[in-house]
Amino acid sequence: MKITSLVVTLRGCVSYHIMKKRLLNTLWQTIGNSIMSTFMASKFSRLVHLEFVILAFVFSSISLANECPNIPQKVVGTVYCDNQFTLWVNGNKIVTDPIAFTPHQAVKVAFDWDGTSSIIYAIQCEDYASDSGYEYIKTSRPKLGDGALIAKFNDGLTTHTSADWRVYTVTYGPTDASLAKGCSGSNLGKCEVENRGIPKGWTLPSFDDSKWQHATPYSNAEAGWGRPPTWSETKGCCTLTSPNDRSSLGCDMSVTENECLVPRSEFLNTSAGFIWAKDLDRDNRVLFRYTASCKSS
Ligand SMILES: [Ca+2]
Repeated sequence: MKITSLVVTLRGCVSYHIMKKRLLNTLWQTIGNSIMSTFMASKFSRLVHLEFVILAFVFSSISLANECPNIPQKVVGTVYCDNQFTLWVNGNKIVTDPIAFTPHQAVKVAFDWDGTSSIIYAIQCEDYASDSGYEYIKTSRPKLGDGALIAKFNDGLTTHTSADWRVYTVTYGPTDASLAKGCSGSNLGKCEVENRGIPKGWTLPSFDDSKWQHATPYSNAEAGWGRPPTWSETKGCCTLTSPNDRSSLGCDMSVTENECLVPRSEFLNTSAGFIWAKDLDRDNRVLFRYTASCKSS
């Protein structure tokens, strides 16, 4: 009982500490914003002393937002990649999306963070593509699938997908050259996909991504939410389909409920937005990196 009480007390202290920091953040920002608003709205702004301006600037700038909690914690996030992703955090592989094609499902992810170090997110995301770059190649109408990534993490550092993420394209196709030679949905034999290779050590914190391009943001309508999954205790995640001919492949009992989430529902009212490389259709296997840092106190 004594050990249990101690654990409960410790948890209470940690919760109080985090709550206090959040309240302080809000208080500082509110004071700063109020002073700035008063100043901007004042009819006598020209008469306001310079010190007042400086004070307002200082208050609105002093923010404890993104201050390191300095407490080890579990970070939970949600990732949806059309069609499949693998997530690494600080070089450690966290999870691979268990469904390679459809349904288009979001996956709940979790990892441990020391509460102090920068968090380097690395996500490989790939849109399904055959050797020609096309899907549904066993039908009379093969098509180029479009990729997309959207993700959010409750690390306290407001981490979500945006144009701040860096992107690198590994496979791209069909190439311009093969299109010029006649590659099309009805002439797949002429199609070629370029493989630029995976940069060595790209998931590691030490990797320099400064030369990578910024990700391109896309609207929900441009990226699309795809074919949503359904999940049940008895059947698992449904309904899988074939990337070759659209036929139903049934359900996957090995996929858990947290790996079979409806993306549109998971990302309602969040700041996260869809990102990809410049070409939604022809950039197929794409690498993303983002560094979330906090201020040490
Ligand atoms: Ca998937």
